[in-house]
Amino acid sequence: MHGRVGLALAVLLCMVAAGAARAQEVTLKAITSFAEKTFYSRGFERFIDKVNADGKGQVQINYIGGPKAMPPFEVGNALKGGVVDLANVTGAFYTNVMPEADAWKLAEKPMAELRQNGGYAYMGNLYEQKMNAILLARHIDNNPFHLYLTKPIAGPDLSGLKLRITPVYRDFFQALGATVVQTAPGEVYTALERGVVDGYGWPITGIFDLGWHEKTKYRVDPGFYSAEVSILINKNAWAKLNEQQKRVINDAAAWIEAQAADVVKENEADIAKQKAAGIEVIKLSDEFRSKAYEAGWAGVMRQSPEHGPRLKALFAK
Ligand code: 173
Repeated sequence: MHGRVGLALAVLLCMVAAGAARAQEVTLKAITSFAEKTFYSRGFERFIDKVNADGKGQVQINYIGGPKAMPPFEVGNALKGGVVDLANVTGAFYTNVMPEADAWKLAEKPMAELRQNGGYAYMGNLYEQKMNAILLARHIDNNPFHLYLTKPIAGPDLSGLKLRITPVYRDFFQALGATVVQTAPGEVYTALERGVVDGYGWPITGIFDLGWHEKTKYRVDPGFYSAEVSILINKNAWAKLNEQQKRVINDAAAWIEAQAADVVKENEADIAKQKAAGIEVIKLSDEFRSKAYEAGWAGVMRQSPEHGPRLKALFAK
């Protein structure tokens, strides 16, 4: 090729490529089902910051916010329908779309192992089919749930108590005789204040975020299950990304999922904080915990006779 023509062509190609790259910057819309800047949103917010730093000119995340923008129990449907592209949410909040998602709480193996043993892949199929989504990262794990109370109990008998729940605790608390009422986290404080409930289920961390410690007198030990909060992406939004953009997202996802191991430090910090706040511990036997798993798996089997047994084989110890 003639030198000058070749150069002109090269310059032209560069301009076209640069224009294409600019045109390719994609903005994804993101929502969290927990209040902004509180414990269960913070991992997601770090993920967003990393994507926005690493993805300049390629992919950016527009963080819409939390429950003020969308009720937590509607996040699953919004993600499925593409109203949002990314969501920070726990399985219990979208059992209406995918009942099996609540089974993450029963996993007794770390995500690294579930990604190896087929557990993640099995759930991945259900996410595709039922949620039109991909689970990118589970950033909360190693984080037991507890029962918190405003009045004491003498043993594992919850009859006569009205407790705030989500699907996480329903089968277990009901098996022990409790009356249950489901609320979003944003309604727990008022329910306690008005005496509508005698207690609530929640993980070991985060009760200070929304001021519940003011109304909480007792924590029941042992804890049970392992709280799951994950980052999901709509499948169509994912399919539209190029390889570079996917790499930015995948790298940030792997980075934040690896941090789920650090949650144990947060657990210890909140246990100390609860003690300092005067919250008394009611210590029950380990049977309390094994009953939780029994009731939890029975619930999964009932909700999903097809997938429950397979999930138990992959998730349980
Ligand atoms: O209690 C809840 O709202 C709930 O189900 C949950 C799940 C994971 C993390 C925090 C709360």
